[in-house]
Amino acid sequence: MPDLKLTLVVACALVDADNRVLLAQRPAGKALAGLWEFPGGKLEPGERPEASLIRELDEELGITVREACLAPLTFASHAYETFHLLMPLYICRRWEGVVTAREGQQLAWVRPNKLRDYPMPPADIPLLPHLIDLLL
Ligand code: 9L3
Ligand code: MG
Repeated sequence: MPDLKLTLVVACALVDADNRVLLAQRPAGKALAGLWEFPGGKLEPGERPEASLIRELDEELGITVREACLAPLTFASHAYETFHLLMPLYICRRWEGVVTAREGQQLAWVRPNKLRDYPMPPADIPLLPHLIDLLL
């Protein structure tokens, strides 16, 4: 098998006071359109994962997250056709501001026992058991 380019993406399970988790639907026109993911995105060159996630959560959702409020939970690793994705998942229960769809994406606050009802990108699916165990 050829070596696949390694792509680093960071993602976050935002959990609200009712123990619901935020999922964001990938917009039409993007890869994996229509699937529901943990918000996040690619690291920029030289960026630390936590700094990258704080930037993505501001850009996509309009919230301010302090680094101390990001707890690492687990990692996803998935080989797509053209790249290999490595994606740490953080959990965050505290932020400032109101979660807003800044990029026109659909958002859903989902109870842990309903998370499996949302079709997700292949990288995100194996993260669910860890998260559900923690929240149930
Ligand atoms: N991805 C998968 N699950 C996620 C995120 C945030 C991203 N929870 C995948 C989809 C793309 C790649 O990572 O193949 C880069 O994401 P984007 O920059 O297209 O959002
Ligand atoms: Mg993104």
